[in-house]
Amino acid sequence: MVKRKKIALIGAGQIGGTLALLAGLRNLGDVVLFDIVEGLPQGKALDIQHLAPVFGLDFSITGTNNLADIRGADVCIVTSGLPRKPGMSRDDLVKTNAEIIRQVGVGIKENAQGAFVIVITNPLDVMTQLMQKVTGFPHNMVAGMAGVLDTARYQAFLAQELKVSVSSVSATVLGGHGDDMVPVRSYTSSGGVPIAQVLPKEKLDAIEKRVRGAGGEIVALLKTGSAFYSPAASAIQMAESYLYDRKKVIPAAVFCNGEYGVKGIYLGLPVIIGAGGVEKVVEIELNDGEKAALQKSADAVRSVVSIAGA
Ligand code: TXD
Repeated sequence: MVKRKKIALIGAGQIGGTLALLAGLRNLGDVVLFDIVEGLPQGKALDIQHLAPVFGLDFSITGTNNLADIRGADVCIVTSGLPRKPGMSRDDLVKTNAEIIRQVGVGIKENAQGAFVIVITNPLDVMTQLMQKVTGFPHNMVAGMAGVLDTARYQAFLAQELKVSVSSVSATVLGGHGDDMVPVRSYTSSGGVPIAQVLPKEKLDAIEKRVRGAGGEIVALLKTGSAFYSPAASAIQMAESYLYDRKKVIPAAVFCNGEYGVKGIYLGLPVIIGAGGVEKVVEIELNDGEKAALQKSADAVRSVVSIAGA
C-alpha cells in the first residue's frame, strides 16, 4: 500500500493558500497549512476541503496555528514572511524575514526531520541559506524556489513575442532572485533554434530586462503584495520532482560548493531534483558575458548573507 505523502505549507498567505489549492488539485498528498494568524489557515483549509468533492478528490487538508502539526511532513514549503510593497527591493525584507525564517526553521528542525524543504520567502537565496543553517538539514534537502518562476517568465514573454506555444520555448534563468538574475540566452531556444537566431538583440535585451523586473511589475500593479499564482505553481513543480523522483533538470537556489566558480552561498543553478532532493548540479558552458553576470549575481547575494545572519 502506498502511504499518502504529507505536505506542510508554512505560511497561509497569498502564496501559501495557492499552494494548498494546487497541492490538493494535483493530489500531491495530505496538506497541513500553518500560519500564525488565527483562523487564516483554518479558513483556507476548510474552503479547499469543500472544493474536493467538486473534483472528486480524496485528499485531507487541515489548517493550524500549531507548527508541531507539521510533524512527519515529507515536504515543507515555506512562504512565511512579508512580501514587498511598491518601491521596496527584495533585500529590504531581509531583517524582518530572517527573524521569521529563524523561528520557522526551528519548528521544521524539531518536527520534520528528513523533509525536503522548499523556501519561497524573500530575499530568496539568503533566506534559503538561513533555513539550511537553522535546520541543519543536509544541503541537498534545502532548496529555494525562484529559477523555475524566473525561467517561466522568460518563456512566457518569448512565446508571446514569437506567437508560439510556451512548450516550444526552452529557457533558463540562473543566479540570484534579484535584479542581477541571469537569463541564459545561449541556452534558450524556440523549436530548438537558438533564440539569438530568432529574435534581434534589441528585442532580447528588452525581454530579459522585463524578466528581471517582472516581480516588481506585479508589485506595482497589485500595490498590496507580490506575485502568488506563478510562484506557487513553480514550487509545486519542484515538490513533484522530489515526490515522484522525476529527476527534472530545473533551476533552483542551491548550495554552491565551487560549481560555476561559486562557493559557500545559495544561488540559482540548474540542478537535478529527485527523491534524493537536489541530486546534482548540472554544469553548462556559459559564455564570458554570462559567467561575469553570474559572478555579479553571486556577489549581490553574498552581500546580504551577513545582514541575515545566514
Ligand atoms: O520567487 C520567489 N521566491 C518570490 C517569493 C515570489 C513571490 C513572493 N516571494 C515572497 O514570498 C514574498 O516576498 C514573501 O516574502 C513570501 C510570501 O509571499 P506572500 O505573497 O504569500 O505573502 P503573504 O500573503 O503576506 O503571506 C505571508 C504569510 C502571512 O499569512 C503571515 O501571517 C505569515 O506569512 N507569517 C508567518 N507564518 C508562520 N510563521 C511566522 N513566524 C510568520 N510570520 C508571518
